[in-house]
Amino acid sequence: MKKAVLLTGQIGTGRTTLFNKITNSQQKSQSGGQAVTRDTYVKNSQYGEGFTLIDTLGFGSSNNIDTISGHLKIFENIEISRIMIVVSYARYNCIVESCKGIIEMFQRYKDKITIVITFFDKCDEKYEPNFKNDIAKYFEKFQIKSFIITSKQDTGETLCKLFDSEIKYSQASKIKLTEIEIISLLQCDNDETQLEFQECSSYLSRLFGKAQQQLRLLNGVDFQQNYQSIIKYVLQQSFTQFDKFLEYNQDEKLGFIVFSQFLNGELNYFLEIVHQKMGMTQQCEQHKIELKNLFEDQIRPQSQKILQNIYENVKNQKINYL
Ligand SMILES: Nc1nc2c(ncn2[C@@H]2O[C@H](COP(=O)(O)OP(=O)(O)O)[C@@H](O)[C@H]2O)c(=O)[nH]1
Ligand SMILES: [Mg+2]
Repeated sequence: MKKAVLLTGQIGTGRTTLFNKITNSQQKSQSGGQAVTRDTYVKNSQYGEGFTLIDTLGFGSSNNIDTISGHLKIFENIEISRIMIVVSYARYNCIVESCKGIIEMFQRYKDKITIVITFFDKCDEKYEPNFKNDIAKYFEKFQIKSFIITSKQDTGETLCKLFDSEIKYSQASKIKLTEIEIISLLQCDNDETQLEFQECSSYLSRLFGKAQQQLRLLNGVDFQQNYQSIIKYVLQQSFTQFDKFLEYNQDEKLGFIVFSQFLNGELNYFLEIVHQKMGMTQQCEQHKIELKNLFEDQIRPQSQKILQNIYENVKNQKINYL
């Protein structure tokens, strides 16, 4: 197999459109806000030096369990050279905001990540003549340096050339997501559960808010020595609250998904604080991994059930080699 390139991203960002042009295929693309790609498709590029392209189910429609399972199925079977996170053109902040979760999920593989910005035909270049340089600055904090910018009118040939040059130095390797990375993009699509969780979450927000404020006041060695215990404490408190919430909520699985969604937001907040306090250093990377492990250890008892569900679902996923 040639170098494998994974197209990932939210629904409707233009992944299947890219896949069709690059591989000269006619897979259904999205229409009317409905997700069409239900399976994973794999096919070689048809122009240029050549690579194998993988079109995935998109994130964001409902609970994302199928999307995550589909990705895990790919990672079981295919070694990946590049992870292309596809995102539609918008204001700088919105672009970053809309793919932040997916970047965090693949952060340990940041050297493999390329951000592909589609819909660039919607940009009036008169007003943004330096878009490519400017957008790169917005992704600096994730240490991502690889970008592709495309428009509706780009042909398969053009796209293949762009992709070829971005993957030139990429090496294939197995992608292994940790438990917390796997559940990080789960979503609860049940309004009732969300509503029920509100009371619990507003209490928890105050709790986490206090801890975050406390952390902001610490500096240097003080920060490094104390942040873990502060975070551990609020995590333990939050689980006590979560147990109370579960007493009233029938569906434990959905309850856990809204809870983990909440926790994931808080985790990202903590990661950002660690980042601000320590700068872009190797040590900071290490602390971020430790912080994720801390969360993972705390949520393990509850996450096992969901993970079991996802692993079962992986077996039902299909990869179609075209
Ligand atoms: N204007 C414009 N429309 C696009 C572009 N890329 C995709 N689209 C349209 O956006 C819709 C969603 O595209 P699709 O490839 O199905 O997205 P996916 O869900 O990420 O696979 C389709 O109607 C496409 O024709 C682009 O670069 N510019
Ligand atoms: Mg699609």
